[in-house]
Amino acid sequence: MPDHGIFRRALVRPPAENFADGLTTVDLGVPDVREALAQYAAYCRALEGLEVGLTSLPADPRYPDSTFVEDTAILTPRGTAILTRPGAASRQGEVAAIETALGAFYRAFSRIEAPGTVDGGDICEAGDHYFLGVSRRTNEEGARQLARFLAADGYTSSVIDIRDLSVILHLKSGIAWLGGRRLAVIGALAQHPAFRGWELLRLSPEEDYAANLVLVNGSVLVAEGFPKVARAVRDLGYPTVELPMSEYQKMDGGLSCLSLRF
Ligand code: CIR
Repeated sequence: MPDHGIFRRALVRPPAENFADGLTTVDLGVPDVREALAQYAAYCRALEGLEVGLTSLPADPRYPDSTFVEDTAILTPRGTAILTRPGAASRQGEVAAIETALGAFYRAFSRIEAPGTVDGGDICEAGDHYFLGVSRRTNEEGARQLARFLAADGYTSSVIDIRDLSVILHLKSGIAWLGGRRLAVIGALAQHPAFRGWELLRLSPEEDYAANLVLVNGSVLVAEGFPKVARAVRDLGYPTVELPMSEYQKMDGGLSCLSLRF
């Protein structure tokens, strides 16, 4: 078993009936909640199949985006838990229930405070280093606060400003860590100086959505329907688990957003 991307537990939360009322920047149609629930069930089965124990919160229609639990906390492999302050005002209330649920596993939390904002989808763990996306959701102050918490825990970090990149909402819609010094990255980010010295798996533009890969206990979750990415990941020696994500893609969500892994 490799010593990275190891998770024993994950927090998940199904989409509520009004999932389609959530935020989105893409024009792919209205998601079908039944289909989204079926895709959520497949996602949960996949994590359990990779020996991740799940804690499932009840759906919360007060927050139509609350199935995207990843955005509400940063959980490091060294046991630090940082509650975020999501960049979209409509999502800030999601954090309270996550704090309660994580309270069963963590004794103390650090917090991103106003005026800082951070969405977990902008934060990419890569071993001892973190890439922090500054985006339409995560601001510079939020990234600064987070960098300080991470440094106190012995992690280095670098900031990647994606505010001018209209193709992705969050940094992790464009990069994924695959263990060691290896990253998957969309073409639009491949030249970024922060990635110098990293081994890059560069995606073709028609498969950009599949950049949101998740390394879990030696296997890699890949969105279904992106055969080049799935093949490239397998060619690097990782078993893949392909999962249907169409309904989440309509709401700007990817595989990593649907769980908080620790
Ligand atoms: C939002 O706009 O906040 C949600 N509709 C999608 C969040 C996706 N989260 C993520 O990439 N980590």
